[in-house]
Amino acid sequence: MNRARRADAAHFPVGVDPESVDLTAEASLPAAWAKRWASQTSKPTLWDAETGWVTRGDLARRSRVAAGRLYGAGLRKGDRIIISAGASVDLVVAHVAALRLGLIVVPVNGAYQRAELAHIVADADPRAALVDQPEWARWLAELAPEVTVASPRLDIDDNDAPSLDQLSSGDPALLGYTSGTTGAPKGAVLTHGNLLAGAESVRIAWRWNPDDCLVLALPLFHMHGLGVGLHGTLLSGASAVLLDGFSPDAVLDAATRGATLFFGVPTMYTRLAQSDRVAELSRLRLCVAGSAPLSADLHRRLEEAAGVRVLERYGMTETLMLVSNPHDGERRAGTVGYPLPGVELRLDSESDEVLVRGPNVFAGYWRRPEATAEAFDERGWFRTGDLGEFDERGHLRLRGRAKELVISGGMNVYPREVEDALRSHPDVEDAAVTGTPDEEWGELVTAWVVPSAGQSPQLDDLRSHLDGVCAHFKHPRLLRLVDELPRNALGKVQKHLLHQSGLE
Ligand code: MLC
Ligand code: AMP
Repeated sequence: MNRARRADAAHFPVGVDPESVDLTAEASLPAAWAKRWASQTSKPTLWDAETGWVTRGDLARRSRVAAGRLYGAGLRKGDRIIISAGASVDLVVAHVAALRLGLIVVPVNGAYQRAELAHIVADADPRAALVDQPEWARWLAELAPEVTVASPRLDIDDNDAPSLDQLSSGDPALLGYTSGTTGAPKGAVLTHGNLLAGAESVRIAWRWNPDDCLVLALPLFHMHGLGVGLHGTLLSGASAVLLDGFSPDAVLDAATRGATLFFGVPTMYTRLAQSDRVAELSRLRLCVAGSAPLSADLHRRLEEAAGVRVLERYGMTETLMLVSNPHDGERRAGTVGYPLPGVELRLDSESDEVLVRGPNVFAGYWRRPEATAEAFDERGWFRTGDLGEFDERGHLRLRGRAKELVISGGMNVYPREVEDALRSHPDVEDAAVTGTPDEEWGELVTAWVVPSAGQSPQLDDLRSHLDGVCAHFKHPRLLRLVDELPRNALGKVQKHLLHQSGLE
């Protein structure tokens, strides 16, 4: 069977599309958005509960003013700017303004603790930070006093617009922090060209059009909410309702008030399926799931309860979206579908690892040439660390991961980070972290601990020990005390044996 796949016009008709986006060397995100904003300036584009609706014209004006403020604060093209805040129009204005100025945006999860923020600050070397938590302003002042810190609400006073540098598609736009397949969190450098290609492929594949309105309940510090939800909305000239946090009622309220799209992680769909209003999901024209596997059972339950066939897709921080079930063809439960327009994909002949190429694939890890070299094979294919197979219809099915990663509620937890923190507890001799399958969260972070002699640490003690070191979503939810960890001859813990040990 052929193990290489390329986007096929039969699945995602590209055709002659009057809305198609400029993907040439001169293209940038702000240039593409500005084209949309040049017409129908009074079209409502973004909504949040505090601001209400803002129009295309508002976004163009407010982001120009905000870019002026950033420029006035001394920021220049290529400078890094940390942005961490709940989803809001102000946050979007700040994000667009930073990109207009040619800054490199570093989105950061607001749940991070001081030590996690410290790593990113040291690595990204930012010149400014826009944060909405007073505690973060304090931490930043201690960690990097030279960094300019402000709230994301930037466009308070009008002032002169700066003369903006011309951006090109190869200019970096974003550092997306991720551990990749190994090691400490590193910044995936995504260029304007990568982000444009990523958003354009889903615009085409999902028939995203200016009449669409997305219910955006995902955080705007990860690729799903930011690179797909927000950038896709702005690129297709559509609109979005921004919710600062997820609740089934808020999503379904928006669906009954005219929204047409919803993108969520599987945990959100589990909670929607439990709502007695689940049938209202059928008001939406398209529901997309990703960031973690959507079980075939949940797919079936949503179809039975709401008549909705959820469209599952697969992506990564380093690559944006790679593979998607078709908009018009069969959406197969348990599969992620076909390569998106522009994406080439093949399976490694020995390991079945998914390898990809395309304009959406990132430019490398920030200031880490060795990690970058390791992430690509000798022919320039990016190694995703995911294992796949094609079914008889050519749909990709993900069978597991070659990388050590637990995905809980769509959030990535790198076992190594939690293991190191657990080992520093005096009652812990050794520790390993795995994911235990769970209906709501996908996987539950599970600590396997060899206690120090005579000790018997409790889950709550270990969790408190991680306070200040790891964000709460990384804390173990289950604890298994064991006499020893199964290691191979090289000393590596054989995690698959832990789950087979019958201790669960
Ligand atoms: C919150 N908590 C979690 C958690 N989220 N625990 C484990 N896993 C998670 N994902 C914890 C909190 O720390 C808190 O614990 C308790 O749960 C309740 O917090 P909450 O804020 O009320 O939770 P909730 O709002 O219900 O959050 C659940 C969620 C959220 C599913 C809405 O996790 C979420 O938005 N997930 C989406 C993440 C995402 O965008 N992923 C995309 C990555 S991009 P305590 O102890 O503090 O009380 C990517 C590429 C691609 O993967 O393909 O898309
Ligand atoms: P991140 O590093 O946060 O971008 O997470 C990317 C990882 O999420 C991928 O490498 C996959 O392991 C996983 N992922 C994303 N979408 C899916 C999906 N639909 N099914 C299974 N895993 C997924």
